[in-house]
Amino acid sequence: MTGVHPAWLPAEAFRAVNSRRVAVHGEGLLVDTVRAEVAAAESSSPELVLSLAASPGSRGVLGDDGFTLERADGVTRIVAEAPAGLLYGFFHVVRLGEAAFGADRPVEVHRPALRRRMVDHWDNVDIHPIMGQVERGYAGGSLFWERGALRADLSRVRDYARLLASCGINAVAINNVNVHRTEAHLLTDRLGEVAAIAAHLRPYGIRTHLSVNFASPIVLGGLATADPRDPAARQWWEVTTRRVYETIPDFGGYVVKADSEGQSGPFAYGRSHAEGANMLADALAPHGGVVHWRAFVYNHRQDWRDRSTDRARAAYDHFAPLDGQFRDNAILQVKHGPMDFQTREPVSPVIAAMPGTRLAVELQATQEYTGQQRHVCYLAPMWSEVLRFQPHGDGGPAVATLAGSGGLVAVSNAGDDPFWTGHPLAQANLYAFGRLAWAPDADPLTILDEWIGLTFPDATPQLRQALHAMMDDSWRTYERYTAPLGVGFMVRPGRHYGPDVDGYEYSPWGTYHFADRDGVGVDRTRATGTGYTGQYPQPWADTYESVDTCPDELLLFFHHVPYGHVLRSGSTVIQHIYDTHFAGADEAAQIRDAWSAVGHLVGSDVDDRMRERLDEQVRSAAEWRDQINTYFYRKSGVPDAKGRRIY
Ligand code: GCW
Repeated sequence: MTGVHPAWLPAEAFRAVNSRRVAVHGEGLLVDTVRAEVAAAESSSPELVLSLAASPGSRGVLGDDGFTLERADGVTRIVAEAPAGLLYGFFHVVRLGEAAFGADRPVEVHRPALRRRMVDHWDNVDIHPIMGQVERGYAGGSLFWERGALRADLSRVRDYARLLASCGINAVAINNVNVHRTEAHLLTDRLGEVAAIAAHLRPYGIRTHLSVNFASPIVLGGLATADPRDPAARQWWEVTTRRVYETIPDFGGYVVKADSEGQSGPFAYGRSHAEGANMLADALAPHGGVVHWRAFVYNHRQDWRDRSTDRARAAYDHFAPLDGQFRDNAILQVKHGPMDFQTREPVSPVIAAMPGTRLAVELQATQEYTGQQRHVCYLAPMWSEVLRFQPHGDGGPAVATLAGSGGLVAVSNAGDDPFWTGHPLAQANLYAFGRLAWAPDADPLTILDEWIGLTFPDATPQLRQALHAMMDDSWRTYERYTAPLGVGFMVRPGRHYGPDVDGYEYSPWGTYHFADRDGVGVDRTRATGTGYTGQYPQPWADTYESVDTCPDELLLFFHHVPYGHVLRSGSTVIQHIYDTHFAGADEAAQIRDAWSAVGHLVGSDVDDRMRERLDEQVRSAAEWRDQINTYFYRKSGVPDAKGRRIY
């Protein structure tokens, strides 16, 4: 499509493949996709051979998505047992470029660590009066719908599918988990739109999932109740789901946000979330579908005066007691942290608490709380920390392993923006998500390097270096100039962009920092606080409980401490706040400088967009610095030891 940036698949990324003689062996839709990708006549003496394993005997080693790569006698061979594997093998060759055609190499085996690698869209069909069309979307409108209707031209959906498949993503939930009235109808009378989108995702091995409203039997079916124990409600789901599969035989399943932020759910009938989820799971099971049931359930009408309620506790309190009660095709989808995609949160204790439940971990590629795709913020280092975290301590399973049974999900950051993601560098987050879902142990900076190589195939060492300088540490830079030491929020209510230190302090949302003249932070200890630390297994329950062992970066998440409290780094809390905020805002300016030196090396469309975003980041970072520093100076009366300007 003209005017749309090719993201990490520009024509030049295919140079090495397209200059080779290629042979593709096998049958099936995805094999045909590979054939179309190589766009070369079958050759009798190929240099690249992509084939489905002839003998079914080997099936099972590589699974549906795996492949092998081998180079011998001047031929590079990709072998897969199933068509999807061939597609992933093809894109692996694209990533390797010339390196795939160099010296002979022994067989490499590639298999994804996680079976379902999914992006969730928070797209609405209609324009929502407050949220716009894409809830928390910073990349324009929806790729799927426009002016209340399915887009007439869905070719860009196919391009999107291609981008996603090339980094390993194999599932997309197409609509917002807040299912409003119009969007509820996608399940029934507007199902044709879902089918049309699925038809564009399918050639790239991507299954389509749909967010549904728990009250659908009432809202769409005209029934009196959606009670999971009501036979009519259950039957409505069965019949409706059967129709979905008649229309879309490879439909992936449902995503449900229930009893959360105003969405309906089983609590209305006094039923548990396991009962609610199982009703949908039972309707999906005969067709091989799954329900992703979100664990984001908390009281959003809290009274700030009520110190006994701690939002961080909510998901565990609601779900841990239900472990073992969910059907096999019900996947509990847990946000990676206990609150809400803040710049720094501990790993959710739910992830360690439900060994008898299939879990999926949800990340947020869309940068709701991390700069809204106006700030450079490469999130893979954060995700990597989450995925490697061992909730039971050293030697125990990592989060990536615990999520292995359910999968990894990211809220998409893509929209109809010509750069897909608003900030051109935010494309790297989508790419890195897919790569980490495939290989959670991969080094996030190596992934970034891979993304640079594909996106800027002619990058000079200077450009490559500048991009690393801008992006490698950008998440920590963002952390430095925003809310300190894991305390979170301090953002403008509603929009969640820019600073407003007390914006949420007396609100019903359960997001408080409790700063006063003496100190700041939330006491979540068992000894004197909300007891949240007790939701972790050892050693973390004790590590987080004590100010002496709690990691600095999470100190204010777990503890309320005086401003003079000395961190493990040796600095006091107040001085740390000043130092990091001055440093963070300076780093934002350095990020802009780094780009100024190389911007002319890329097309002017990218350069123009970059400059506009970088100017805003520098402005916003200074605003954060000054509001946070001033706020804490006024509260504490403690001057900056370095005598810098605080207002
Ligand atoms: O934090 C909240 C966001 C909402 C979002 C919700 C969720 C889709 O501000 O916009 O709603 O999280 O994850 O359900």
